[in-house]
Amino acid sequence: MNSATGSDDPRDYLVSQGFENYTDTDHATWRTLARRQREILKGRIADQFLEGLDRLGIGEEGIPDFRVMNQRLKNATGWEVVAVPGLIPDLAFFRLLAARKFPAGFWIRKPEQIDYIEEPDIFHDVFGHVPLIMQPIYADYLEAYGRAGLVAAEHGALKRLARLYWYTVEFGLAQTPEGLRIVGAGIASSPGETVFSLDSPSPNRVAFDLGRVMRTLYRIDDYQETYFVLDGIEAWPSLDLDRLLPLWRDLEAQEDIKPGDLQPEDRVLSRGDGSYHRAKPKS
Ligand code: HBI
Ligand code: FE
Repeated sequence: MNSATGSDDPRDYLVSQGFENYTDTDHATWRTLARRQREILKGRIADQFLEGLDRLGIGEEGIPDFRVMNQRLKNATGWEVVAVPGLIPDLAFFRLLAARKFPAGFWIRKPEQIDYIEEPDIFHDVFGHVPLIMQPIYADYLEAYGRAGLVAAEHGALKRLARLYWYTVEFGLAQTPEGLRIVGAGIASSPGETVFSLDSPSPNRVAFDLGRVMRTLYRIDDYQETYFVLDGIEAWPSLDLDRLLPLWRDLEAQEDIKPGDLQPEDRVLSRGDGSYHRAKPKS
């Protein structure tokens, strides 16, 4: 969607969570998803993520009530979760993040969709995205991302920001003294990709580099072919404009990189054998 089809004013998308409208089936779906994910994430997810789940009371009893969760989140980092019907236009999205408001879908998938949904539902948005926002450094990064997005929109660099979001906020990994850990929400809310991203020999795992990520295409229909790895749990890239503006100009002269390709300058942590993606018939 873009401003031609919808407003860029975030207020046009904010709705009430409608906590009272959730059915027993909805809460049971949350319980199934949350219990399964917490089990699979053990030893694979960043400790700060589990700490965030616990401090926010995002548990396994049922769908969290934003009114309760937001009191804790606001106290910790000044963020709050706001309910929206689904994906919203980029500008509205960036404006919300810049104001420390995280847009989360209020609806939850149906039981028959338990393993995969196309659009992000409340389980992906809240279980996947919100726990790390309790970390001040990540909370600052997400706000800086929103601010950078508003400037990117003025400089024809929206695709650069979408790629950065994809490879850090959604599908980022991080080095820790205990080994690689998941920090991306798209992985943290997916049982299959939780295992695949760390254990499979198929994907590349490459040290994060801001310019490299902003050149790299991504796929939305399957596991990633390359994961980018932060140097540490708190090594979220600084997004100062005096760094981004010249970088965006330099990138104009450089080709996009296909999701599974490696570059000579990559610091490759593990080279994938592509077995998963090669095995799948080219659709
Ligand atoms: N809208 N509600 C919502 N949630 C998102 O994660 C989201 C969005 N709009 C745009 C978007 N993400 C991405 O294209 C960002 O990279 C801009
Ligand atoms: Fe997401």
